[in-house]
Amino acid sequence: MSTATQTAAPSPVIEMYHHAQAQAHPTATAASPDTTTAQARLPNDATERNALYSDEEKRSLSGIEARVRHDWTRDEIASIYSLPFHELIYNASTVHRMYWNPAEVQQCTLLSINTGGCTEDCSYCSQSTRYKTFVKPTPTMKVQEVLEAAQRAKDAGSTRFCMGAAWRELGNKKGAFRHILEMVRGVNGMGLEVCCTLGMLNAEQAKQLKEAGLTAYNHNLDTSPEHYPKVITTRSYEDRLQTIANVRDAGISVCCGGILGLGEKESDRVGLLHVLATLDEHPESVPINALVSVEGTPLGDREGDDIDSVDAFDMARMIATARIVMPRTMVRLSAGRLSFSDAEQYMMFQAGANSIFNGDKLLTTDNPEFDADEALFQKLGFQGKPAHKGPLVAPAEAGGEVIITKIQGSNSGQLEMAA
Ligand code: SAM
Ligand code: DTB
Ligand code: SF4
Repeated sequence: MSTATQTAAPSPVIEMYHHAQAQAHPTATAASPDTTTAQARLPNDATERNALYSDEEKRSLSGIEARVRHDWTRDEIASIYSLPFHELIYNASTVHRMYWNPAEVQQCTLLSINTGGCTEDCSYCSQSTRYKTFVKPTPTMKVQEVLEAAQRAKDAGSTRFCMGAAWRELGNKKGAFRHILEMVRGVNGMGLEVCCTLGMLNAEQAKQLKEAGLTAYNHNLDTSPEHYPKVITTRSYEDRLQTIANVRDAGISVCCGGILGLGEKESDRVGLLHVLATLDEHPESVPINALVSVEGTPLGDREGDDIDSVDAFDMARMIATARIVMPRTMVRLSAGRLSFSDAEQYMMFQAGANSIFNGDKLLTTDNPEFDADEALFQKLGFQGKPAHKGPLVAPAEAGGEVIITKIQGSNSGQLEMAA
């Protein structure tokens, strides 16, 4: 590939870039998410996004290259994961700036609409009936209650609302599903991204959720295929991948990630990222959770055994590697933030995380108080990400210079773009 810079023939992508150039640097204060909606952005929908960028080969900034690849080998990912820490974070942070505005961190809100009583044996989970934990099974929430919670989340600055149910699968729960479809329509109508996590889904259920306006479906693989059976025995990795395929085929965004702290080895963390980064389309969203240790669960009752609590540097390593191998993906710093200081979380944002869950409750466990996160955002100069906005068409780094290389034979050659 030549490194010579040449002027591009006009194309829709380039027009969008020029638009972004004028708008890509909103003041990094605690601005409301709406102040940034004018930025030119790729749609947060993999199919549309990939179609728009089918001729993009790679981006480079400050001598670091990034591209959306699906042919990563496990060894390649392992060598990124094990780079010297300072090098890894610098690389990831540079890749982050080629695709995302580093001042934007999406605030998302979780709501458990059906809590406890789950038949699965996930050895980390407070909601499994197999373990005696603090969770009391609670009836499914009413549509109106859920919509009120979504409105409160929106008023507090969230742009994504995720409803969780402690189910193995949606299965034959017809009445509950009708209500969930109503919830999805209602939350979508508020202009929020709407996500559900309800266990396994079949193709028809995914299609109905899409028609109701579902943006994304969360279904985690949690760890590598090898380590998975040591954590969960009541369903297989293959079952999880099938639901993810059903979600993708229905045109819903995929949210799929994992948990650190399950007694896994570094090779299992790499293994999970390898599965995700070699899917035909990368998940639009990859949550990285640190285990929230719950008393009564096998992974909560581990005093004296050899499982340590999750190290902030390991979280940053995992996030940075995800950022590099899936550059157009939202990487979400999810459960476990209460065990990390502000400075440790900052390191994770530098590594490429661009989303958090806000509010003092995740599904059943505690999360930082809203005010603490607001202070953190102020301190770091972060603002919320608007709903339905994907990666930047233009680079976001002030004063940076990103080179976008097009596939040979496409109409635009190589473009040098000053931010
Ligand atoms: N029952 C559905 C399922 O398992 O897909 C949806 C809800 S489930 C609680 C959503 C995800 O939360 C799990 O896949 C797991 O990755 C994460 N999770 C659950 N308990 C956790 C814990 N104690 N610490 C960290 N992450 C946890
Ligand atoms: C995800 O990966 N993390 C969120 C969301 N997806 C659904 C859930 C975290 C749950 C933490 C444990 C709890 O609160 O019960
Ligand atoms: Fe059930 Fe989901 Fe918890 Fe597993 S993670 S026990 S499927 S609620």
